[in-house]
Amino acid sequence: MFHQKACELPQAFFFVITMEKLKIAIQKSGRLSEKSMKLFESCGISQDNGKRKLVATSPDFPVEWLFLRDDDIPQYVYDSVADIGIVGENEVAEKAYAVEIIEKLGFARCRLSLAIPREVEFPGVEWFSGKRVATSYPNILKKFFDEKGISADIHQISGSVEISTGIGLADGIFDIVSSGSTLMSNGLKEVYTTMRSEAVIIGSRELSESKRKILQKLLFRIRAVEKSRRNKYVVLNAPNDKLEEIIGLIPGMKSPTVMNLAEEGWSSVHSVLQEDEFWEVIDALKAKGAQGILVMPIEKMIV
Ligand code: PRT
Ligand code: ZN
Repeated sequence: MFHQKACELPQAFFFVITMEKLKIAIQKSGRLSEKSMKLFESCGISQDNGKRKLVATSPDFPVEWLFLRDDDIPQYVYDSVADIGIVGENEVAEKAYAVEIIEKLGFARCRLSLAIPREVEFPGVEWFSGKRVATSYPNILKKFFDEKGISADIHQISGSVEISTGIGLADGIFDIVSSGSTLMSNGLKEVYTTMRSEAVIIGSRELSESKRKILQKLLFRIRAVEKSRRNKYVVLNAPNDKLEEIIGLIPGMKSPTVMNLAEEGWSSVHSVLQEDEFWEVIDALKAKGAQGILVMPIEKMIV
């Protein structure tokens, strides 16, 4: 039998057994769960066990996921049961634990708004004075009313807030709105938005040095993926007499690549373009005589 003394074992062995994992709290099932896991996949971090359990690990990266209800994530992170978590900003604001918002993720965008029956006239937020308002977000609402000097009766309920006015439980509601169709189909109108929300990474303020290092590596990957999503790779043909002006429209990461085309008087220009200015720039490029414009997705972008 093969025996090896501890002192003879390779250093890598100790590294493997002692390596810390960053514990990440993720919503188990709901609006955040799929996109949260997709984010890790796009960063090349896959999950060990195919079937989702309460806890999972990755063969590629030192992380461990804990699958929880989104309401519990701020507290788990605050208590350091998880090191970081992915949750809506609305939950972070409602629970008000002292956690750090590390990164905004740009998905699950929504707003928290006050709404009242469509037929009721709305002179301004002071309308809510003395009224009954149903919500699953009593703390955010109380803070807002306190700031505005409004004294209202806040009814905390855990679901189906939008039916509260119809069944006579409340005069108005305070709830998450995304497209607005739930309000509309319940005969309500949105009258005041108090906050906008999106999925964020929150972190414990007491991370060890080694966990901070893992987090930095993870954020590096997440930012590269996010950046690539916000940018497109553009290839076009430009008449040489307009080359300077066309390059001015798509300056790229450092400067565009310009190559001669086989046809005299034309060049091929390669560059990177931001998604939010995309159509405006494309119109301007066409107006300057650019032709054969190809726009391609970028998988990762490291600047
Ligand atoms: O079971 P668990 O507690 O984990 O999940 P949950 O049911 O509490 O939360 P879930 O999965 O519904 O939402 C998770 C997070 O997604 C929320 O905390 C928000 O940050 C974000 N989010 C984004 C939304 C919506 N959009 C949304 N539209 N959360 C809820 N809604 C609901 C809203 O409550 C209302 O009933 O959708 C309805 C309004 O949608 P529109 O499109 O009709 O306006
Ligand atoms: Zn929840």
